[in-house]
Amino acid sequence: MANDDPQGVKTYAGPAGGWGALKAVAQAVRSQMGASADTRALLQMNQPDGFDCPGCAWPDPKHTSSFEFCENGAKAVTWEATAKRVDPDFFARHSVAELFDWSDHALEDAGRLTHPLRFDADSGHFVPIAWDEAFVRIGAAMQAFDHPDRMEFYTSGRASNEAAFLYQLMARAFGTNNFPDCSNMCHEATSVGLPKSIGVGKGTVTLEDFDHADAIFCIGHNPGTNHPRMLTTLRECSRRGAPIVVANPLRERGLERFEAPQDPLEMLTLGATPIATAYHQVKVGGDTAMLKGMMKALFAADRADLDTGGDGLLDRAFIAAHTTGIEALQADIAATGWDVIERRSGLTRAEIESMARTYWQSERVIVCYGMGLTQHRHGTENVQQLANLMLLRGNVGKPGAGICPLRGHSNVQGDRTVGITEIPTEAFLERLDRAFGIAAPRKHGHDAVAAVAAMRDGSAKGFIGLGGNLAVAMSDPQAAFPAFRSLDLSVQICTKLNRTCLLTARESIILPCLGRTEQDVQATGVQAVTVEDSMSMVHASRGRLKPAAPGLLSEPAIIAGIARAAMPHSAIDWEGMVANYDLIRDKIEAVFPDFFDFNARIRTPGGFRLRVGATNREWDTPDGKAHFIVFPGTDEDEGRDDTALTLTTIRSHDQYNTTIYGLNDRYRGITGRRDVVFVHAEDLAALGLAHGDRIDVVAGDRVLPGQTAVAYGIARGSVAAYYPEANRLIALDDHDGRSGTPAYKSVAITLRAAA
Ligand SMILES: Nc1nc2c(c(=O)[nH]1)N[C@H]1C(S)=C(S)[C@@H](COP(=O)(O)OP(=O)(O)OC[C@H]3O[C@@H](n4cnc5c(=O)[nH]c(N)nc54)[C@H](O)[C@@H]3O)O[C@H]1N2
Ligand SMILES: Nc1nc2c(c(=O)[nH]1)N[C@H]1C(S)=C(S)[C@@H](COP(=O)(O)OP(=O)(O)OC[C@H]3O[C@@H](n4cnc5c(=O)[nH]c(N)nc54)[C@H](O)[C@@H]3O)O[C@H]1N2
Ligand SMILES: [Mo]
Repeated sequence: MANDDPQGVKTYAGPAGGWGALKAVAQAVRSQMGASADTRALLQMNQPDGFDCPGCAWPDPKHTSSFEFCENGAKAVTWEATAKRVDPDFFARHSVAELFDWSDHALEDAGRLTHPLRFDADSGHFVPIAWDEAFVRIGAAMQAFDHPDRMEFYTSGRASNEAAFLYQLMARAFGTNNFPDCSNMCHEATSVGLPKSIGVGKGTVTLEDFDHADAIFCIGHNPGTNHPRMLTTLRECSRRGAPIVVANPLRERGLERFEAPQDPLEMLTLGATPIATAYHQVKVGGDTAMLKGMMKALFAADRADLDTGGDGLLDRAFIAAHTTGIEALQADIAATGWDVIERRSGLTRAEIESMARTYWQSERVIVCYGMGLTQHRHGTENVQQLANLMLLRGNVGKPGAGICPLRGHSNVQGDRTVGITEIPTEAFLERLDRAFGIAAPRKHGHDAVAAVAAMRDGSAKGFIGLGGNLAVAMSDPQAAFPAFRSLDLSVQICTKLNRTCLLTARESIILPCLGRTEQDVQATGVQAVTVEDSMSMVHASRGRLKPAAPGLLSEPAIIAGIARAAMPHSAIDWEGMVANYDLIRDKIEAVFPDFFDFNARIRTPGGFRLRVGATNREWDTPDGKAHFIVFPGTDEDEGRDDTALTLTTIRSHDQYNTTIYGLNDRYRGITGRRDVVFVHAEDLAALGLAHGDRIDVVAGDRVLPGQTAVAYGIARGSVAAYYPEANRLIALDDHDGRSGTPAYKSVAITLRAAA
């Protein structure tokens, strides 16, 4: 294929990490921070007294003695610590209409926001505005609504626990539970699915468990790009000889081979460590079939073992003491035939049996998973089938075993823990009411899809975004963009300009805030914030860099400013809490008992772990048991044509969600472009298409035109394209019925030669 490769496309033969990663960081530093870069920030990342890397939610090793190198963490930091600025001059030069034509990359690459801004409809430009005036305008617009539910309070998962807690307090004191949240587009299937299975919607493992696991399964996540520090952990497991079994439609380099940039020997000898011991290219959307196949194989082998006088392969003592529902599960699995399992998963029975064998031959198993499992029409059921598999051999709540969802944003899990949820429990609201003397609303609110739908339908009229870029992150920009433009009030609290800021409403305000890396000084002195990682570890984060501009406020200060203006008679001590974040933490502790001794415990390096009942086999379900859960069927929708193509949308190596750092996707061999679609060569041939052809991706009446077809190591029947460009192929209403997660990875499509 080498000779007819289209421009910017060639096979990548190296390992993940290695010299390429070091080179990429040097480039990022040069382009964002200039030649005289202050790179000290990179060294303070994830150190006990430094800041939490805004890159991902993978935990820090306990005893960080040396700098843990991470290419994409470094990119996230340099992107925030950039020397570039978008100041009032910039907005005088460029109208909103002009900026809207810029790419997502160009918008953020313009630099850090420096001043609060208001959209001036007469001139079509954003103009600077004083902080106080901004708050007054926002407060007035909020007060003008006939009901608090007209407002939508969005949170992206970078917000600290302190900011998120104040934010939910403000919204509830104002009178709504409308909390669309990035988690609704991400691990909501975990938050909804796992509590029914094991009583908690979080991962059950700690980092130490990886030292004791006998096998690791990696399903639907791409650590080389999205959780690069995890590769160090997987490398250790691989070197110990623990099998690492991968299920992913795409061949992902980081799951195949890794060269650790902190290992001089590996770097100098170019001796990469193999990661996956078995790589199974499951079809997009084929995971439930695969997981059911593994259970079917396990039940059969268990039966055979019993018949030959063995003790069986199920953990019968665990199942009897801790679970209910095994009979119904067994019946469902028995009713699911191998033919449908093979067809839906795209894997052979022999392959699935070998996965199952590795599973039962290992005493302690960890399963890691990401968006490949959750962003489906049946993401919740996917997660629950995975939990079933784990419960069958007691792989939850014992050392070296457990369920490990890879969270997305660095504090997305913490934000949910401290109250960002549209479906609050009565117990939580009672404690919140008591702690602040308010009467929080009881009516459940909107998640992300419901919020955008309410804006589209005109029932929601005001939006505040605490970080993020919702209009671009959400499916269906054809619906989301006009929805944002129809609002009466749109406020973005952010570090950089993005497209959601440019979808101007009647009153549009941009409030620039401090980033993680920057020093946060309030009336009582320098403040620290806290975050919770994927493994429920809570620890402090302190920025050290000089703020990007003198006038920036912290997120808590901005929230307090809005709260004061919208609720002038509020009895809550907003100023006091902002002056000293310890007081916010005291209130978090008052509302959430698991945060006992909060201020003391975050002062120990490394912080503390929040209670996760399932880790200790305490099941916080109504009957105190873990549950096997039946999902009849094998797939997205039973009527589906198994010969049709399904599109999944993925991240490149050079992006952070809607933040596009650059146009390369090194490990997939793509340079300088994003308009590519990955397809199996035989699927292309069957359509009369070839590698390098210009094609349109078609989903009903939605079209992503003018892409270049790339013949790729991807499962037959599966197609991949980049997010967010492909979001226009996905209808807003196309989501998981239980969790509301958009079906970003289950899009029925066809391909045709471009017009
Ligand atoms: N550098 C960087 N780091 C990030 C992010 C980023 O954008 N850039 N984003 C952060 C966020 S918010 C999140 S949620 C995480 C996301 O981290 P991931 O979960 O790794 O995210 P994705 O790129 O969406 O891809 C998931 C993987 O699933 C595979 N996949 C796609 N469809 C299927 C399927 O049907 N079944 C299976 N088994 N696999 C499938 C894809 O091939 C891909 O390898 O990363 C976080 N960290
Ligand atoms: N098709 C498709 N769509 C997807 C996905 C997918 O896999 N496929 N993934 C989904 C997932 S998992 C997620 S999490 C969402 C992501 O959705 P979001 O969280 O809404 O999006 P981000 O791109 O992470 O947000 C970037 C913006 O955050 C702001 N920002 C950065 N740092 C800070 C900070 O410290 N404070 C504040 N206040 N603002 C800051 C910057 O202005 C930047 O423009 O997208 C979802 N959309
Ligand atoms: Mo995410």
